[in-house]
Amino acid sequence: MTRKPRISLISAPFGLGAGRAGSEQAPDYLIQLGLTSRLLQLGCNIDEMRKLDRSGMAAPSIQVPMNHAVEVLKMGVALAEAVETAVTAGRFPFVLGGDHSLAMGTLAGLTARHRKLGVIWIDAHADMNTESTSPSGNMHGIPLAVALGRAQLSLSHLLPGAGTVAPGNIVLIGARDLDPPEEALIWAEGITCYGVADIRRQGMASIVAQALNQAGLGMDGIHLSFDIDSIDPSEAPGTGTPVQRGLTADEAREALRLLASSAALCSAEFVEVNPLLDRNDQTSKLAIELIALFLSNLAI
Ligand code: EXY
Ligand code: MN
Ligand code: MN
Ligand code: MN
Repeated sequence: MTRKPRISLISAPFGLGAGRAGSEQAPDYLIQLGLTSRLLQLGCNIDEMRKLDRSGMAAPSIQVPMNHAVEVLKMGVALAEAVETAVTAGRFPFVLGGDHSLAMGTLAGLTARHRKLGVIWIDAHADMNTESTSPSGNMHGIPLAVALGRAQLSLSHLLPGAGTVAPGNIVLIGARDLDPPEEALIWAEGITCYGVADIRRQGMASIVAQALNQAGLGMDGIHLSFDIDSIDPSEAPGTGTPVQRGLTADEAREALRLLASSAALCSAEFVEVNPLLDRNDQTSKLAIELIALFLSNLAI
């Protein structure tokens, strides 16, 4: 019999890692539109609900030459501690962003506890720039390079005891807007990347099965990082860096349902919904549906 994990719902109302304001409003907005009541209705075991606040957090002493770096780092420290606490208590951390720079905090908290962590990254982007290759200076474009240990900033700056993620255990799904240095890093490190064409050719079920095998090989658990811009802007327009020719909402549903059913999954985050850029709440409503589908199908 499968059991339901005890979920720690961690809201991170933070958007300064993105180039446009608005994603910081997503957690409260999704809750106001009915996210938590939907989760309870579906029988999700929400054991803890936290809303993070970076005021009062001390920023690590490292200098990072990126936009709003001090604020991003403070939030990362708060999130890393919250995620580590949730894992220690045996809960499944679900981080509700906010922009994708939050992944650094999530991954710091996770790698402090799971020394061997696989990562499935569903995103239009690779988020694998470094401080020196970033074309925008925006920190939501660097978290995977940080997690790999390829940037000056490292996860251990956010949380002492945090580790790294091995390139062989990172799988990208839906990537279609890569900067040349990101492509070079993906090649050099041999990181698995499934584009939209691969999904159309092989079907999402096969891609997810391969991703779980690859990311989970020899690992203690797998983290899912889901960026709403993985979905085509025709179905998810409310996001700061939309990219054409993305996943369909149905493909995202299938991926999330299958990933949730894998016992290997140990945590997840959902980021980059921007209510200010949305059309008639289309993206927020889709996000609520996807999160509910994912969390209600989780099994341990
Ligand atoms: N590659 C671009 C940059 O580094 O600025 C865009 C990054 C967008 C990141 C979004 C959240 O996935
Ligand atoms: Mn992203
Ligand atoms: Mn993205
Ligand atoms: Mn780009």
